[in-house]
Amino acid sequence: PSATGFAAADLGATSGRVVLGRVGPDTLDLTEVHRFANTPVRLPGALHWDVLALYQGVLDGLRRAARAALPAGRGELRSIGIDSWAVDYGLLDANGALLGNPHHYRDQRTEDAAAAVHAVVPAPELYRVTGLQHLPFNTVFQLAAAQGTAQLPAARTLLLIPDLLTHWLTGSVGAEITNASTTGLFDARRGTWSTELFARLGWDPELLPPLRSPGDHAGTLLPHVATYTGLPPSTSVTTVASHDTASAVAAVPATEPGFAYVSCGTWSLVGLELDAPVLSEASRRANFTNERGIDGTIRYLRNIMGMWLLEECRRVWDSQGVPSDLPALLAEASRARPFAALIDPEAPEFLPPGDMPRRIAEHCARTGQRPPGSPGETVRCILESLALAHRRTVREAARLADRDVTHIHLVGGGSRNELLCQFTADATGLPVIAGPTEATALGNVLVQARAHGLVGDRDQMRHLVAATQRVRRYVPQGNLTAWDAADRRVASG
Ligand code: LFR
Repeated sequence: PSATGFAAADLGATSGRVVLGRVGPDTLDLTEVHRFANTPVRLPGALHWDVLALYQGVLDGLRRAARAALPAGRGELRSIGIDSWAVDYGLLDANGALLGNPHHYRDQRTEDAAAAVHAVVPAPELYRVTGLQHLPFNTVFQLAAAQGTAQLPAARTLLLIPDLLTHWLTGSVGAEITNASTTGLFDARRGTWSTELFARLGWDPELLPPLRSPGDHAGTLLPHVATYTGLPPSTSVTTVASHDTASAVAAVPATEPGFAYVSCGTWSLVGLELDAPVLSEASRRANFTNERGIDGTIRYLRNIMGMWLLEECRRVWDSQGVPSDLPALLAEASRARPFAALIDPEAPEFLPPGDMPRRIAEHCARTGQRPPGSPGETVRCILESLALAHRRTVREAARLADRDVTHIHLVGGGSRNELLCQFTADATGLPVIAGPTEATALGNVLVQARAHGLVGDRDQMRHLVAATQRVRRYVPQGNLTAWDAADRRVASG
């Protein structure tokens, strides 16, 4: 039996891609048809996403997907789905025009915004309703920072990034629920917008579009989109788990219970899949989030800074003429002395773009450690510190949710990093199943395929991933007590 085609547009913090997924009873394969850079732009006021360039990248990708999927006009491309990072949004005015370029979540304009929000809704109450981890860039804080701008009062509709692109493709307006759950404006228990909270903060709940769920039909292509891409106007855009992390978790190739996951790309998202939110005060203090997954599941996790630390170092080294070739750096790192210097990858000073090697050195100096002396030593420091953060977070999640964790699925681009995978197995004492790297695009494609009747439930989706995608198993080696000691060092700062 032949496979059916689905196009997944997946926007990441540094690049976007459009992949063509083919799905059949025993088939699941992806072909990347287009990849484009995502280059944030700093204007005098703030750091922005170049959202029109991203949209154009998606259009060009869809055009290529059409050519790849429609040989001899056989109409094999069933649908399109869009996902991206969370939290960020565009505002539309009464005529549907975009009011300014969306801000980048790494922009620092939200610095004082949390205090303003907490003055109206105290942090413990905010958590009891939204169950969201505190990150300075949560949508609620971005809106507070936008208070006093000309755009906010002119705004009639708030659209998260994937919903904005879906709107431009189809004309439809909606808010996809996995991404809506990252805003700080969503009721974790009820699974609806918290319009009460929104109104208390002084904003008009009419700004919030109706919610839609992964699998819902979002619309069909606007005529000019069909003309440009060469796709039939009847091609449907399917709502996927539009938060990239939710798509990645949907494609974790777990075939047994007891798993924790690490979705490792720019961020490491570390946690568990639960049936119900954990909204306890202990959970808030540990800063765990209860974001929505597919099928009403809860993604109980915490954000760890992730490969951002490494990628931002490489960007800076590159600009300084320091060799930044990844395989060479990793080889050096593997030969460097273990546990020479460790950082806390959750420290807020690592969030904004800038001179990462210097920030790491300063963090080490401040905590009484000798800073890494070479790029290889810096990379060793990053990877060991990330592995320790993975360990801490898996253990805390298990404790707070009262679950046993027997193995870890590490998916996303970071699963290619053998040193990080091995360190994570060593530090946790648990087997790590690494891969697939393209979990997000796979989750995007699978939710579309399921909506079109090609796969069954969540379990069957995961079995299909496990049966078709390459994974690698890392068993813990070496000395757990050395990792215990290293962990105590970080904890005592
Ligand atoms: C990962 C991610 C995280 C979110 C961060 C910012 O790509 O979506 O889940 O916290 O980006 O939106």
